[in-house]
Amino acid sequence: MAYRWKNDLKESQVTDQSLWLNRRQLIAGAGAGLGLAGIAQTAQAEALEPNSWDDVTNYNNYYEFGTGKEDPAANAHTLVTSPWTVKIDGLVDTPGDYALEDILSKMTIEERLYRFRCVEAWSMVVPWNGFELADLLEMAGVLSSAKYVAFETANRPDEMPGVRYPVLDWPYVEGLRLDEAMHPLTIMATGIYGKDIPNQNGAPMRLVVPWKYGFKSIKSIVRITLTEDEPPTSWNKANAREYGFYSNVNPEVSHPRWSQASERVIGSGLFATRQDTLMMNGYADEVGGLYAGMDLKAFF
Ligand SMILES: Nc1nc2c(c(=O)[nH]1)N[C@H]1C(S)=C(S)[C@@H](COP(=O)(O)O)O[C@H]1N2
Ligand SMILES: [Mo]
Repeated sequence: MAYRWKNDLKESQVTDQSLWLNRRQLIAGAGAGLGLAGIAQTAQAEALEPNSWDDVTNYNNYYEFGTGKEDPAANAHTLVTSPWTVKIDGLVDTPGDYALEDILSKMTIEERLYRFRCVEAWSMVVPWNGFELADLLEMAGVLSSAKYVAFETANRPDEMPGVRYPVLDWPYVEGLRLDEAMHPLTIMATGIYGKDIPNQNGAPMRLVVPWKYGFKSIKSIVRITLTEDEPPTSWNKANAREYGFYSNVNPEVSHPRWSQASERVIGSGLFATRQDTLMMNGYADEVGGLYAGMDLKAFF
């Protein structure tokens, strides 16, 4: 499969604590001599310190297993994730039910260290294992009339206690514009920290779109549909004033009930660190061009 993008931010680079501390001192010493690029790099390095396994797997959003942050870790073990098939349909050459193991045998799995930012103003950094969504879409053959990609989560009342309650209109659905879906930063994650992805994080396959708020990263995907029209999304259906289709991380566009200008770093303890939210979650150089000429306050 095509290899479009290489993560130059290796985990080995950021986990080296002494190097990091040293770099900090170097920067403090260099002071005003540092250019903007140097400062941006510092922000990236600071942002990309991986969270602990416990943070990433015990502080989750997955309403099919309850609305509390600790509910998914407690309840998601009931989800049967093997065997798993994904229906790919709509505007594709070869619609059908694809077995996950067949998909995986054709994909290049790699690790990506991505910052993950949720709309509730918290963030963490996760080493995801997965493949580029573009490779999967190309496998099914995208027709030229397709403009959007719709995603759907499993809806299994016997395995998902949360879907017995009408907190959201089940199944959970999400969508991307086709160019966003084809962008090399967009991955289907099947693992974290080199292990299979735990159920509470969206096993066996979930989306990760690192420049968007967490809710775009739909979990336990059973259907992918290529469409001509913008597909509905769960949070927009639930509250259109608060959640738009694009949901790009943007410190200048506040959620109606809270600012998005800063974020709490999960795992930073009692004196929780807050950091400034970066435009497009720090990925603006890579994805800013997708939104050239768009009013991001209107298309939030
Ligand atoms: N199916 C489904 N996917 C979902 C959600 C959900 O409730 N159901 N929550 C979303 C939200 S709001 C966030 S912040 C992320 C959380 O991902 P994590 O638990 O791996 O950190 O999952 C997203 N994907
Ligand atoms: Mo979220």
